[in-house]
This record gives sequence, C-alpha cells and structure tokens, in this order.
Amino acid sequence: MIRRVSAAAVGAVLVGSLAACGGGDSSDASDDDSITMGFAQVGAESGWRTANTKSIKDTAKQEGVTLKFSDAQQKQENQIKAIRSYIQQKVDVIAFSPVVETGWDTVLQEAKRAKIPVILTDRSVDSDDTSLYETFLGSDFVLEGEKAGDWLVENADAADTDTNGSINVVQLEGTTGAAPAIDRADGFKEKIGADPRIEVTASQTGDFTRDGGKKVMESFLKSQPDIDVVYAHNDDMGLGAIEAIEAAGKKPGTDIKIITVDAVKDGMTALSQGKINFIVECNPLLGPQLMDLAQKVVAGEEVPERVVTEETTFDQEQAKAALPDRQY
Ligand code: GZL
Ligand code: ZN
Repeated sequence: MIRRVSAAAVGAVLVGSLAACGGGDSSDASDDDSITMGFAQVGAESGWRTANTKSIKDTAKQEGVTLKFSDAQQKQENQIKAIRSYIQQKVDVIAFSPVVETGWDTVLQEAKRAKIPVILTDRSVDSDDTSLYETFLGSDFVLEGEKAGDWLVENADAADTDTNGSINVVQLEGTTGAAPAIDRADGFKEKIGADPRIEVTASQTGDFTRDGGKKVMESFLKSQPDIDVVYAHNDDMGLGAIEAIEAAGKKPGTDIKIITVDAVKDGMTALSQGKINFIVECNPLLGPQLMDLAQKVVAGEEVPERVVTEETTFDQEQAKAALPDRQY
C-alpha cells in the first residue's frame, strides 16, 4: 500500500519547509536546505551493526544530511532517551532500529505530536498503530530463517554427522524480544518440520554477540549428549560457537554443522575455510535507501509502507568466490 499525501498537503509542506529554510528560523535544526536526521542506533554488538552504522554515516555525508547519531549499547531506555532528545532538538526526521519489538508507542506518539516523521530501519516494532512511523526499511527475517531451514532439510543426511538417525540442532538466539530473533526462529522451525529427524533440542539467547555465542555453546556442549547442528541467528554468535567447539576438541563444520545469518567478512571467511557450512545474508548497507526515504518523507512525498532489502545465501564455494569484493 503506497501512503498517499494529498497534493494540497504536499504543496503546503513544500512551501512550509521552503519558508522555514528561506526564513532561516533559528529554532529549526536545518537552516539550509539539507535535512537533519536523528538516528538512534541499537549499539555496536556485531560486525553487522558496525557495517550498518558505517553505511548510514557515510551516506549521510555523501548526501549532505546533517546526522545526529547515538549508540544505545543495546538498551531500549537509551534509544528512547535519544529519540526524546531528537524531538527536543526539532530534527526534521527520526530514524532508528528498535532493539526489541515492544514498548515504543509512547515515545513514537510524542514524535507524532511534535510532527516529526519516523522511519524504522533494520528491526521492526509490533505496534499495530502504523501511523506512528512512515515506513519500515529492512530484511524479511522470517524468510531468512526459512532459507536456513530449507538448507538443513536439503542437507539432512550430511547433517546427521553421527548417523544415529537423529539430527539434533542447538539454536543460538539473537537478543530476546528482537524482531530478527523471533522471526529467524519462526522461519527455521516452520521449514525443519519437513524432516522428522531434525529437532531443536536446546535454544538460548547469545544476545547477537561473539562472547554470548561462545558461552552458550560451552554450556550446550556440556549439557547436550548429541549435537549435530548449530543454528546461530548471526555470524558473531556462530564464530563464538566455533571457538567453543574447537576448545572441546571437535571440528566445526565437520563434526558439528553450522548455519548462521548475516554474511559479514569474518563469517564468510570461516565459511570459506569450512568451519561454517551455510550463511544466509542479511544486508546491513541500508544507508542509501534510508537517506533517499528520509529526503522524500521530509519533502512530503509518498513512500512505500515497507522497503525490503535484497539479499542472498552462500555455501562454502560461493563464499570463496564472493569474499574478495565483499564491502563488509
Ligand atoms: C538484523 C540485525 C541483527 C544482525 C545482528 O537485521 O538487526 O542485529 O543479524 C545484529 O548481527 O546484531
Ligand atoms: Zn545425531
């Protein structure tokens, strides 16, 4: 559904913003014709997040967007504080990646009352009041989980590494309550039902960090008698699991198959070395689309309600071919 703004409204907005720009109203954060964006980032928890932040900052510079940027260290209350500060500063547009799906309605209603448009990027919110944001730019996380599950079903025989007829999966979940963690688990679960041998025998959050993945994998290696596969919701937790598996004297990618999501450089390197078996890409380079959407939204132009990013999957051979020109 394309969100339509009436021509008159667009006209008014255009005249309004031109006047504000022309008038150089000092209270307006953007005195020239460039726009000012307040971006509340999740944190710096993973290689994906680092690449995502770089894409946003680089594109803002290229596009002449004045960017106010905050890192919430993965805490929702810090993101809410940052959004409130952007409202006080009267930025032209607010963008953020909600660390978890719930608890945003109050602060988004404050932005709406202040007439500051909001763009969701990367992760979504579960609010059913879609008037609280203009558009959502990001991946289809359920599809990412389905791609991971499909690969395991297609490679089930090889995954039964101890050929005992059961394919036991341990799952390293992303941040509890985060859209990618919920959806990647749902998509995967739906697909592995196609083969009764496949079962998720243990599942716990590693909070999307390498250290979190390592610690949870260490506990799984002690508590689970038979682990055939690790399904990690991001490369960083998969890389932590590799450290734990090697410390336990097993060969990652051989004794225990590993499936991850993201396809950042470190993950793709481990994949090309055979320590990971399959990676579902999650594209972090949202900067260009975000700045384009922001300029349209501030100008009062229509934007799609949802913009889904392009992404693919990699096996070991494809990783070797793709690595040389990976941007992140
Ligand atoms: C997914 C993003 C996730 C990545 C993780 O779009 O929100 O958060 O998969 C990151 O690496 O921490
Ligand atoms: Zn087994």
